[in-house]
Amino acid sequence: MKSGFVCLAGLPNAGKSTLINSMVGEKVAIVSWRPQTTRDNILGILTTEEYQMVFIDTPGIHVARNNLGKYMMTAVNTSIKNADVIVYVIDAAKGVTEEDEKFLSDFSQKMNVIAALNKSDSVVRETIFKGLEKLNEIKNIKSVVPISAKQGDNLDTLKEEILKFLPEGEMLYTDDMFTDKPLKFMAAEYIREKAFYLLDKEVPYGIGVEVRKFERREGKPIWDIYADIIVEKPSHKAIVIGKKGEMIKRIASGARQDIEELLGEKVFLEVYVKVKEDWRDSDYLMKELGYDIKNLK
Ligand SMILES: Nc1nc2c(ncn2[C@@H]2O[C@H](COP(=O)(O)OP(=O)(O)OP(=O)(O)O)[C@@H](O)[C@H]2O)c(=O)[nH]1
Ligand SMILES: [Mg+2]
Repeated sequence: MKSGFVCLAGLPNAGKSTLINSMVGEKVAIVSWRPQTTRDNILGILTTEEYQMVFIDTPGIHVARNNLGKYMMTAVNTSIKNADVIVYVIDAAKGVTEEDEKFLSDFSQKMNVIAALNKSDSVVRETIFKGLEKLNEIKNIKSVVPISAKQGDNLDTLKEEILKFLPEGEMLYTDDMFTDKPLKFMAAEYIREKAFYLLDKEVPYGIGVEVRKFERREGKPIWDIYADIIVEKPSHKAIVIGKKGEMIKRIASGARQDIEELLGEKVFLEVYVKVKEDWRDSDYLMKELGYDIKNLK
């Protein structure tokens, strides 16, 4: 048996969360077309008879501009430190950037780094060849694999490459687990995902979600969930609620469907909006929302 930790790293929007979901076959991480969707390290476990790959999805690598950004970058670094293999994800449509090259040449000297050229479905062949050419010039990268996380293309090849660098060892998690995050955390993330899709400009970035109640009704196949969407400015509250409450209804209704799928049972979801001014710069308020550096692993 082989088992180990596989860190998925890369620039914002490269497709890391899409990749972890495809690898694990479950929606463990939320996805959106906006950069900086992921804020935490998210574990996704793939168990077969021969191996257990424990993937860690990480926030996109960026220069932190507030405390939340610092938390996100600490998450990335923690995950890298504990990894047996790094799969560095690149958006083929954007091409291999200077930042990509810098990360790859730094880390491939000291760690097992595989480069995954993602979104191969969205570009012409020539663009992929150009990307591969550039990546093959970087010394010490273990391998370069073109993939489409969204379509599931070439993921078997990527798994084979990862497997080469996983140590022999027992399973790290039981084989029925696909993540270590509690359902309550997943519910909060699903709500945040809808907010990321539906809200504009800077508003989604200042959103946090706190699930206050998460309970199954006694003897009934129905869950009662009460959550607060936290905004960082009073002016954002009205935007999240929308005209006649239309926006908050759309967010809640989309999230409810996803949570029902996750739980396999009916969900009653009530979502409120609260202001916690500039929470992204307050250690205390960030901890309330679950962003606590001490808990990173
Ligand atoms: N066409 C295409 N789009 C993809 C692929 N993988 C991801 N995407 C899209 O790229 C966008 C970003 O995907 P995410 O998985 O959220 O990217 P991420 O790297 O986790 O982004 P952050 O969490 O912000 O760092 C979404 O709109 C995805 O649907 C792919 O293989 N092909
Ligand atoms: Mg992500």
